Amino acid sequence: MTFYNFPQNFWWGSAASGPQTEGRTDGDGKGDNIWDYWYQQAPEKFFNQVGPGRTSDVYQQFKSDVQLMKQTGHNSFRTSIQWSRLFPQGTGAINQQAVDFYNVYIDELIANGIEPFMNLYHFDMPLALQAKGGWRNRETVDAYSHYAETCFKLFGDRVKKWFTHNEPIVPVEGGYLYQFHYPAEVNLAHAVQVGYHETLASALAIQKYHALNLDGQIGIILNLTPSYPRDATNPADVKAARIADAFFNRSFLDPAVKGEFPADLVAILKDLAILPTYQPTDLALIKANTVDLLGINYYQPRRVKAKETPIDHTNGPMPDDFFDNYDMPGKKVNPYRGWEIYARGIYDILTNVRENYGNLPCFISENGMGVEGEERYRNPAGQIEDDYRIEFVQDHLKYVYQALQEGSNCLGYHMWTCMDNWSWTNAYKNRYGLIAIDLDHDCQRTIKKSGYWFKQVADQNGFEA
Ligand code: BGP
Repeated sequence: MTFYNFPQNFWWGSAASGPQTEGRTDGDGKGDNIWDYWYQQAPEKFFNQVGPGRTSDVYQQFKSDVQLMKQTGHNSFRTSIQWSRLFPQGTGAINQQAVDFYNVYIDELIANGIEPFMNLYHFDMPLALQAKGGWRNRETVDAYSHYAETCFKLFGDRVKKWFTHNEPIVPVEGGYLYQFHYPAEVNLAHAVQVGYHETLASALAIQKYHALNLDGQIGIILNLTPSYPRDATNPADVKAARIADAFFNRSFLDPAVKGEFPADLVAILKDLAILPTYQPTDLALIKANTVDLLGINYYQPRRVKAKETPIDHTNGPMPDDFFDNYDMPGKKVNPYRGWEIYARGIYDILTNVRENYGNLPCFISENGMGVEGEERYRNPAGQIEDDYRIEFVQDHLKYVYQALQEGSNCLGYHMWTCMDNWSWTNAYKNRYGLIAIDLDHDCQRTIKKSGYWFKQVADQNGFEA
C-alpha cells in the first residue's frame, strides 16, 4: 500500500458551466443563445428531447448546492458566466438581474471556503451574435472582449482565476465540421476562421485582464487528446498522429501558451488555401498575451493510423483527409459511454506540458466518467454505488501523482462534474456527477458513493492504494 500524498493547497473540486446547470433560460432577463434557439428549432436532436431549459436549476438552488459541494470535498469549483444572461443581445445593455445572481453565487462560494474559478465561454454564443455569423465574424471578437472586460470589472475583485474559453476546439468541431453544435455546418474554411477568432478573442481578454492589474490569474481550458500512432515505428502512422495533434491539440495549445500557431498546421492550411482572414497586428497581440495558467480536460486519447480509407470529397477538405482513427484492439473501454479509458494519457499530457510548454502552472480542469443508465446502480437506501467511477478517478490520480513526482507544475484536480448536468445534445444521457439528480422529482440531489470518497481524498489530500 502506498499513500499518494498530494502537494499542499492542491485544488480539489469539480467543474460545470452556466448553460448546463443554471436553468431559468427564459426568465430574469436572459437572452437566447444558440442552444435555446436550436432546441426550439429541432428538439429531436436532443437526447429524449430534453433541452437547455431543463437543467439542474442551480439558478434557484445554488445555496443548498454550495453545501453539497462542501460535503463532497470541494475547495474550488469552476463554472461559467452565461454571456447571454449578462448581455441578452451579446453586447449593449447589461442585465442587472444577472449581475445580482452571479454576485450572490460567487459570494456564497467564497463564504463557504470554495474558491470560484470562472470561465467566460462555454459553447454558449448569444443568438443575436450568431445571427451575424458568430465566431466567423470579427465583430464577435470585439463583443467578447467587451463582455470579458465587463466580467473582470464586475467580479474580478473576488474571482481570482479566470478562463477565456472551455475547449475552444469543440465549437469548431461541433459547429463547423461534425455537426453536433449549431450551426452544424461542414466547412473547414469556416472552422479555421472560427478557431482563429476564438484565439484572438482569448488574447484580447488576457490583455484586458492584465491591464486592469487585478490580483489574479487568467488562463484557458483545453481538452487535450494525446495522439498516439498505431505503430510508433511506422513513419506514416507517426506523421498521421502528428497531424491529428496539430489539428486538435496544438491548434489552441501553441498560441495560448507560446503565442504562435504551429508551423505544420499553418503549412497545411496554406496548401489548402484556407488560412483565416486576419489583420497584421493580430499576431503580435497573440504573441504578447499568453496564458498564466492552463486548464487541461482529459477524457480519452486519440489513436491514429496513416490514411487508408478513401478521402471523402463531398464537403471539401477535412482534417480526416490526413489520418484515420485507429480502433486499437484490446483497449479498455468505458462500457457506459464507449470512450477508451487510458489513465496514463493524463501523465503524458502533464509531461508534455512540463517538457515542451515551459512547465506552465496547470491543473486538471475536467476528468470523469460518463455513465448511461446510472440509475440501475442506486441501492435500496437511495445511493448510487459508482465504484467504477472511484476506480477511474483513482487510476487517473495515480498518474497525476507520478507526473508531480517528476516535477509537473500541476496545481489541482477537478472532476467533471459536481452534479449530473445537461450536456448539449446528449442532454442527461451520460451522468458524470459526484451528486445524482432525479429529474422527475424537482431535480432532487443525492450524493453518490464517489462523492463521499472524493471528500475523503480531499480531506486527506490524497489516498491510500
Ligand atoms: C466536455 C465538456 C462538458 C461536458 C462533457 C461531457 O467535453 O466540457 O461541457 O458536456 O464533455 O460530455 P458528454 O455528456 O457528451 O459525455
